Amino acid sequence: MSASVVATRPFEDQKPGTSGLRKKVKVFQQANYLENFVQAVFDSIGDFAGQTLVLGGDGRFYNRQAIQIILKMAAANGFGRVLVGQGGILSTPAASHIIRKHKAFGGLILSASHNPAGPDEDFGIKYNIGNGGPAPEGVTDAIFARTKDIGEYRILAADDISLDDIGETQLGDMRVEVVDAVADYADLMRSLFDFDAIRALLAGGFTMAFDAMHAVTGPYATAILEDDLGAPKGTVMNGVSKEDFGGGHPDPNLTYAHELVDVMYGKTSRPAPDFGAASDGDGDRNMVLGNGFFVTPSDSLAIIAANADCAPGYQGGIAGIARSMPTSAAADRVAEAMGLECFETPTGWKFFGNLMDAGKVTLCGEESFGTGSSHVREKDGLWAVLFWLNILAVRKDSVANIVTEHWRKFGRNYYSRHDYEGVDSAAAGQVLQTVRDQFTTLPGQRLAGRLVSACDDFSYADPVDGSVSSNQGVRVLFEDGSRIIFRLSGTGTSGATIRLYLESYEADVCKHDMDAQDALAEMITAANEISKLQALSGRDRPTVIT
Ligand code: VG1
Ligand code: CO
Repeated sequence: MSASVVATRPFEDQKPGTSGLRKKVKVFQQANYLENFVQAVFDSIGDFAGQTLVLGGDGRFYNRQAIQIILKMAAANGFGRVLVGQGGILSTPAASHIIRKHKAFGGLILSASHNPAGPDEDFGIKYNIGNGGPAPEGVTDAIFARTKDIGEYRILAADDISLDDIGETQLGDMRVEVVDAVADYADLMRSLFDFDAIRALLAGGFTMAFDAMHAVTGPYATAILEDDLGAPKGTVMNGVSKEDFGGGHPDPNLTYAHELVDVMYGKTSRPAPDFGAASDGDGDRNMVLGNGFFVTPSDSLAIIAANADCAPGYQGGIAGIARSMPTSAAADRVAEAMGLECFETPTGWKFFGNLMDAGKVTLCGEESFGTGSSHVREKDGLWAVLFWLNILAVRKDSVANIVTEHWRKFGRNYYSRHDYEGVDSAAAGQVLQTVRDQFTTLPGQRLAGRLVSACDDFSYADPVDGSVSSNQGVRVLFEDGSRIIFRLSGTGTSGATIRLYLESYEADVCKHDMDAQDALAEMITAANEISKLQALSGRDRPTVIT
């Protein structure tokens, strides 16, 4: 087997977004496209000779072919060992854990997360560093720079290896170890949560449903929830992973996880269970529901923090909390009450890594259905589900009661996100610019019955390494803590997606039972007025409301 050096030419569009490089499968299938990016990664991450790389993906279309290419490139570039999930599968949090547990140099995770899969849909790849977390901006910037001047890549001329059986294969000088995709991760979950208490809960008539949405969490949820914790067979819905995710959109929210939502709101023949949850394509997101009750991700983070001592892994106390900027300030109130520091970072899990490594935070969350902790360096869907089950097992109360009691104590942060997907890119840019143009005139004005206190483009200085990330969202901030935020998505693959985030705080318990859209109605109208969002985008309503 010999390594060959293949001449190539740069592609101009390989800039990693919020979470790696995401493109249509057809783009990735172009000659040298994947190879260029992988070589650019290898050229940018330092000296890994003889070291370990972790490799796996969410199982979507093109996963297996990509893994074969990357294995041969890793061998030709001098890695000593690759740990690859059986069948080429690793959920994003499981990959993060394996990188950490085996002290790997880093990992390549193949996923476009919640984006649809199939020959005409999306594929993605991202590099995670040795702490198990997404590469920080300094690294992704270096990778992008390298993609623009790359002239050759290295690849071993070898046959494909079998990914289906656990065991070892030699590929040139490199060892490939096909590892159980679930076992290490399941052990980690057992070390954090009170499995006996959850088992007793599930044995005592408590009912639940988990929707794996035909994506990567199927095998993880089946092994943990059904086989270990004893939930009845069938608890995991859509648990068989498919290359096209069953033609669906594995995004755990009220729009795309409608099958689970129907079950939880009693719209099917079965009685609504006590607890429901769903995860996304690569297993890092979660949606949590009670019987006829939706828990916003922002509230979920706050409630997990307030109840952290229910779970054995967190009984020693938590260091601090971090949330992405658009995430509601519900967690800030809990942090304040617990005497903890609360950090506000730009969107994307990569910004939490330094805070966790420095021991400044234990719990992190994003409004986009992402919750996690320092047990790994990615958000973790099943972890959040198990945390909720652990809380329910200890508190022996319903999801709805736990949430409403939380609001009674801390007040309610009404929250919603409106997405306008597939908008013309120039028009999307104009929407944000329209608001920016009013940065000096809006403060002091009243909008939606509230006083505007400040406007800015959110900028973040990392408290650990001092790096600054600018232009992370256009904010209109109100005196009473309410916020209107506009951001462009960094994960889409066609056109632009405008995200409008709305938040309003309500301390009065008598006003806690409103529908979020009703409670935010004036804010929604004001947001449209100041941005000309609907006129500029040519849309009269959002495509997704969460
Ligand atoms: C979205 C979410 C962000 C999340 C990112 C990756 O990014 O808003 O909170 O971290 O997806 O999640 P954007 O730039 O489209 O808003 V995942 O589950 O796709 O790895
Ligand atoms: Co994801």
